[in-house]
Amino acid sequence: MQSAVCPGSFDPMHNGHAEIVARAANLFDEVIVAVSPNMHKSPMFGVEERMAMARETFSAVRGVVVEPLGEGLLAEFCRQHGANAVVKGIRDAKDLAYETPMATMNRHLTGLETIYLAADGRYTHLSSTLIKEVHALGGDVAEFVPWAVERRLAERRGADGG
Ligand code: COD
Repeated sequence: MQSAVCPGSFDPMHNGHAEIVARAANLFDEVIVAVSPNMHKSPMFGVEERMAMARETFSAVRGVVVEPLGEGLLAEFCRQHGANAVVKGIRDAKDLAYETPMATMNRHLTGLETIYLAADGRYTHLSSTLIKEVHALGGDVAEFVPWAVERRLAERRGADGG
């Protein structure tokens, strides 16, 4: 069985992430969406809630499972889960410059390969940071995020009295 890992903070997941996972699921028997605890950022959603949103989003997509990435090496996570490759979405030259040293390091660590999928033009402007900013300033992000995320963002707005 050919398995791949799609890692990310997914805080929150948006349609750009979801499209890459769906395309990876067309290429591999199994895709593990690995949700990072996000050690260097202060997340809006806890890791369990981000995993719940991902599970809802991919409940109907064959072969997709959702796991916590934990705080160790991505290469070690892939080895433990028998994954042959990491799949990353690339929006622009900045993403490529950011991802390539990590891809090379992972290959040197355990032989893990990284496959880049070109982000779809409909989603190249999307980032979790921008989604959170638009939402925080009162904008509607419904067209950019899966339903499971839209619902939780609306609940947060309700709880904040906005
Ligand atoms: N369209 C398509 N793809 C997108 C888009 C978009 N609009 N936005 C983001 N993506 C893809 C990118 O491939 C990105 O890597 C992935 O989705 C996840 O995005 P984020 O923003 O949720 O994730 P990040 O940037 O916070 O990354 C977290 C990771 C855990 C993936 C990263 O830090 C990582 O790979 N860490 C490895 C830790 C490690 O082992 N380090 C040592 C050796 S390298």
